[in-house]
Amino acid sequence: MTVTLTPQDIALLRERVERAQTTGVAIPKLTDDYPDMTIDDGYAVQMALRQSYLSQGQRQVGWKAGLTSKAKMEQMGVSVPSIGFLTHTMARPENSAISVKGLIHPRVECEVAFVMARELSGPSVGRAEVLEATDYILPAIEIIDSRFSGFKFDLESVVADNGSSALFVGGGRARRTTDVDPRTLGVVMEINGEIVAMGASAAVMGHPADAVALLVQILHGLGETLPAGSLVLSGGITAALPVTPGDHVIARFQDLGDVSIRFVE
Ligand code: OOG
Ligand code: MG
Repeated sequence: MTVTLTPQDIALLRERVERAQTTGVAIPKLTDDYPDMTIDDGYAVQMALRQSYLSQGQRQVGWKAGLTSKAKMEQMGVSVPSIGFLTHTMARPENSAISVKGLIHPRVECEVAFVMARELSGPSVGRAEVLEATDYILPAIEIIDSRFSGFKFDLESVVADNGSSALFVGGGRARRTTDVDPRTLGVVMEINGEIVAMGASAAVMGHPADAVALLVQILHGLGETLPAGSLVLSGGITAALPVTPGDHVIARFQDLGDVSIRFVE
């Protein structure tokens, strides 16, 4: 860990990000004011943010990996994956109407979600251990929303902003990884009946379980583990697409079924 920020600066940046997240008012990326901040500084801010939300009564339900596919890395101009935490207030039911109130510029991504049967920890967890520890996988839509103006950021800033986490929706059909191969699942995303993106799960680091393994390794560096029962989003397969009220989004996954949501004012 190379934390260079003072505890005071971490507290100040946590407060700045938390206000942007809760008011839905965009802020400049943090590196504009702190050009020397490191990725570990970003995680220090993210961990302070997590602590703040947990102390306010939010329950953590899992973690997400992000920037794990080429499409996402190219779209955001960042070439290193990152992680963020997920709490119960971010979960929305499938087939529900999702209000964009409080969101700045929401975008949708289709992802394979993992639910863990066993805890994973350590610096060298790999694909086989992830698959072995997985209870089941299910299809998900993540609604991301960068708190930075113009959805423009660098890795340091986006890590502090909890990986742009906003909302997520799991659904479809849960399947065991012994029954379907999580590596070769096709997905088609439709907005208002039009196909807007398509891909296959292998786009996520060659195998989405590898993104979960990387997440466990990053957690290890932060002194954390991935608890049993966690929901893990393994990262957008295709580029993220902007949504506005009135939009109807369906992610159609091979073998895992569909996840459908609607956006309203
Ligand atoms: C960062 C979050 C990336 C994913 O699935 O790649 C992410 C961003 O693009 O704003 O959630
Ligand atoms: Mg995502």
